[in-house]
Amino acid sequence: KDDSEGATGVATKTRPKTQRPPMYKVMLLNDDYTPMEFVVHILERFFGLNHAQSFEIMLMVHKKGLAVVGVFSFEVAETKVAQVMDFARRHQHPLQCTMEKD
Ligand code: TYC
Repeated sequence: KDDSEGATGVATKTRPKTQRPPMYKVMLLNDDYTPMEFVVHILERFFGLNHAQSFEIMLMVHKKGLAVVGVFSFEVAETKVAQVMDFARRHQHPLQCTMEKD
């Protein structure tokens, strides 16, 4: 609808649908081998979280099996996943990081 109606028309507001980009959750998965300190380091390094926040999320993954680390645009989420997977692989830890549409 628009507000082009004349003086006798019903007043309506134009409210164009805002296009928001789809967002993606980046998740960390638990495993039995990756050291806790390594996971905390990853969260600080690639997600800009402070030590307390990183420790909290690491423990959540450890206890629940997985946790959402952040929600990002597709490109940013893809980059975070690649950075984490590459860093873990280079240190020979089996840590898994995935993304899914929010
Ligand atoms: N479960 C691991 C351990 O006990 C710690 C861990 C936490 C591993 C989070 C992965 O995403 C992870 N050493």
